[in-house]
Amino acid sequence: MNEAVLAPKKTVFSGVQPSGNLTIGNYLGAIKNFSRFSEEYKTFYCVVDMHAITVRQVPAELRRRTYETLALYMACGLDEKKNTLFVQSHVPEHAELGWILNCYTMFGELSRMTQFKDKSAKHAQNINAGLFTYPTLMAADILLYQTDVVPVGVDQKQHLELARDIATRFNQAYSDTFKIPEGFIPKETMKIMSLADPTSKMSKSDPNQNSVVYILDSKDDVMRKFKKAVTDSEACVKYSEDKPGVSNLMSIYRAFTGKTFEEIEREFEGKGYGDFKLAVGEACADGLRPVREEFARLMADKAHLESVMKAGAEDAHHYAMRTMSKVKRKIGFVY
Ligand code: AQP
Repeated sequence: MNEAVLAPKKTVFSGVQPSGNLTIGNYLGAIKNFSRFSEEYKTFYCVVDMHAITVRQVPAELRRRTYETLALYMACGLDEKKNTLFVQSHVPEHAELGWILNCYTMFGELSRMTQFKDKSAKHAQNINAGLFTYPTLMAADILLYQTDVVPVGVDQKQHLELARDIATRFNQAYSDTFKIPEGFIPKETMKIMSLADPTSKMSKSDPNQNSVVYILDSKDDVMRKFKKAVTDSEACVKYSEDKPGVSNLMSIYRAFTGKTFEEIEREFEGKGYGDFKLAVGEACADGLRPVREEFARLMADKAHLESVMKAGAEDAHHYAMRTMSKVKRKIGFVY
């Protein structure tokens, strides 16, 4: 056997919050990319319910969405036999390491996080400490599994940089403990923007339903939302910074069809936005149909979903404990 065969697999970790119905931003920016790692990497995909409670949740909805997010992972092609699929709160080491890493993270660093600033503005009545320390818990999620690669949307880049800084600081204070993770943000995957306000991110918790296309939307809803999408008055399908609405629709169309921006510009030359929006809606609804169908099948068998989360948590716990025992020894806890 050669060395390559004996070398341990590299590790991938990512997560999605069950904080709302998942959007095509979550799909194109993150979940769609997850399955490409399943064969060659040890993969951990987590439903991050502890992150979700940084914003008030209705308990019954949070519970339902936790099942749904797991089912969506599977419907998007993640085979539970090839990937460790689990729920964050089922593995207590996330909270444990999250606390420890809080003590290695600076107030100034957390204050600079744009997500904290955005979410504090959106939830001015509930700017809780968890919202502030969200990035430290995210660092714990990643570092717990000695992760090599983190596939995330471009909006999470700042948090990932912070996770790297925290890991480096910890390693320098003691000795090598954590692997320094790399982000995986494919060039072709842009940040998907709101259909109603293309200067802000499409978010599952946006109260304006027309600004968001959900993975599980019916074809009629998808078509209606794209028809209403904000564009501009130029009637010219062209990718450009000063045309955020059209550029966003082009990114979505490209992601679902695999066409380049130049091909899309040629396809709609001389045509109005009506035709273009119709084509984007069709491509999106058709691309999501298999996911919707598989999701419905999976949700009908709750016992199976529970057995997947249980097995996933046991496997994740096994790996998480190894890192925790190392961390505790290094910082001087009696272990
Ligand atoms: N609009 C987006 N474009 C590209 N990628 C996106 N992601 C989210 N929105 C977009 C990526 O989806 C993954 C899971 O995100 P999350 O649920 O952990 O948190 P989030 O980034 O805060 O997503 P939302 O939809 O905006 O949730 P809420 O409204 O609850 O805050 C991440 O990899 C993210 O990059």
